[in-house]
Amino acid sequence: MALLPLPKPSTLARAALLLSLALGAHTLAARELRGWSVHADDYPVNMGMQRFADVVGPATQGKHSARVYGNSQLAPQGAVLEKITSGEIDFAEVGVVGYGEKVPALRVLGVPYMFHGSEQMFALLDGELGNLLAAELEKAGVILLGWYDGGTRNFYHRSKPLRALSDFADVKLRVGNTKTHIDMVNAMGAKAVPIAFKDTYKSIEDGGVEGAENNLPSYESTGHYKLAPHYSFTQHLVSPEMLILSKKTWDQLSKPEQARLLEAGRQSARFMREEWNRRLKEIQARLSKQGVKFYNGSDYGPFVRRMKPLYEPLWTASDPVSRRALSLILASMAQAPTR
Ligand code: BDP
Repeated sequence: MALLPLPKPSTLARAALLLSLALGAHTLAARELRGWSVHADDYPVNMGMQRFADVVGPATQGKHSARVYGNSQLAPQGAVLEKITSGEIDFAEVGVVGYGEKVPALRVLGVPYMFHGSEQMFALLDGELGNLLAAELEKAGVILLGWYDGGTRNFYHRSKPLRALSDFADVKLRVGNTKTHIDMVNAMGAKAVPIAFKDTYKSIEDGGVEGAENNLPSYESTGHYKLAPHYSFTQHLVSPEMLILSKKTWDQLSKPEQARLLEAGRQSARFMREEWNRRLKEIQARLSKQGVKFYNGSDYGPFVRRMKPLYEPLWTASDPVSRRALSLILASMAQAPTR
C-alpha cells in the first residue's frame, strides 16, 4: 500500500511551534534563586549580594525571589564552581583564581604583585579587561554580574611578623586550595597548607598552621586576629572577586529580565566597594585596641623575584585573551604610582 505523504504543517502551526520554542528558552519555573557565599551575612560581600537578591523579585515581575546563603551553607568552598556551572546553585561570589582551569586569563589577575591597589584594578575591570573576561566566563558557563573587591591581602602569624623572606622559612601557612596560592607560599620558602576558609580558625588554634593570609575585613570577621595577632602588610595580592550567575539559570530568563539582573549586579558591586572602603577605614584602629600588632612590609623585590615560576607560564601563554589581559595590566602598571 502506498504511504500517504505527511501533511505539511500549516504556517500557523509552524508559527505556534516556533513561539513555544522561543518561550521555552526562558521559562524558568517560579522559584527562589539561591546564592552562595563563604562569608557571614554582615560582611560587605553578602551585603552586596543581598542588594542583588532584593532586585530579583521586581526584575522578574514578582515571579522569582532570591536568597543569599552565607558561611558556605549551600556547598563546601571546593565544590561551588561545579555546582554553579551545573545550575545547582544560581549565583555566587568567588575569587578569580579558582576559575583559572576553565578561563586561563583569570590566572593573570590572580598572581601576586599584579596590581598596585583596588583603584588600578577596578579601572581595568570596569573597562576592556573586564569585558574580555566576562566573555570568557560566559563560554565557561557563568555570567559575570559584577566585580567585587577582595582587597589587599597580607600575612599574619601567631607570634611574629612576616616581613622579610627569611621570616617565612618553613612556616606553616594556610592558603586557599588553589595552585596559584599554594605555589606562591611555597615559593616564599614557607609551607603552604590548603584549608577551607571556614576551617582555618580551628587549624590555627590546633597548631596545624601558624598563620594565614587575608584582607583586613576577613581577618577580623573570622576572628583569626585573636589567635594570630601579628599582621604584616606584605600586600602580596590585590584580589578581584566576582559575583556570578549560572548560565543555566540565565538562559531560562527573558531578555528584559537578563538586562535588569545585569544592571542589579553592577549596582551591587558599586555598593559593595563603597561598603568595603568604609569598613577598611575603621578596622585597623579597632583591632589595635584588641592587641593586634601591625607591621609594615619590606622591599618587594626579593619576593617578586621568587614568583618567577608563577609568572613564566603567563609570559609564554599562547591564548590571545591571556596575552591581551597581560598587556592591559602591564600598560596600566607602568602608569600607576609605585607602591
Ligand atoms: C576571603 C575572600 C574569599 C576567599 C577567602 C579565602 O573573600 O573569596 O575564598 O578569603 O581565603 O577574603 O578562602
